[in-house]
Amino acid sequence: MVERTLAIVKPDAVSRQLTGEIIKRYEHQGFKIAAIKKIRITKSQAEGFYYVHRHRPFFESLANFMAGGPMVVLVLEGEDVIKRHRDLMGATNPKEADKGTIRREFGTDIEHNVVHGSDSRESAQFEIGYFFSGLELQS
Ligand code: IDP
Ligand code: MG
Repeated sequence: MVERTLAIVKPDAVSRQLTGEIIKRYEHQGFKIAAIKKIRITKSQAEGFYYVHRHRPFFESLANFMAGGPMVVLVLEGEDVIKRHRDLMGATNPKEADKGTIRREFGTDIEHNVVHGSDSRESAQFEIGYFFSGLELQS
C-alpha cells in the first residue's frame, strides 16, 4: 500500500550539514519526496508537534531543541514507507540503534538523534497536516 510519512531532519543534523547525506539515503531507498521545506519553529509550535509527550520529563528540553535552529521537513511517499522509514532511522537512542541506521551513524544522544519519522498512519496524518497545506501536497 502506498502511504506517506513525515520526516524531519532535526536542527542538530541541519547545523552539522547532514541534510544532503540524509536525503540521499531516502532517495536511495526509493522514497519519493512529495514535499520539502526548511523552516524554524517556535517553542510553542514544537510543543504542539510533540503534544503526545507533554507529560514526559524530557518534553521542555525537546521543545527547546526543536526550536533551537532551522529544520528540514519532508513528506516521503512509497510502499510501506512509514515502517521502512522508521527502520532506516533506527531506535530512538542512537546507542541502541542497529548498525547502518541514520541514528546509529549520526546521532549524538537520545535527544539529539538527527531525524524524526511518523510511527503510524494516524500520526503521519496529524504530522503532515501540522507542517504542510493541501496545496503543498499536490505533486
Ligand atoms: P521517536 O523519535 O523514536 O519516535 P519518541 O519516544 O517519540 O521517539 O520521542 C520523541 C523525541 O524525543 C525523540 O526522537 C528524542 O529526540 C526525544 N527523546 C525521547 N526520549 C528521550 C529521553 O529519554 N531523553 C531526552 N530526549 C528524548
Ligand atoms: Mg515518536
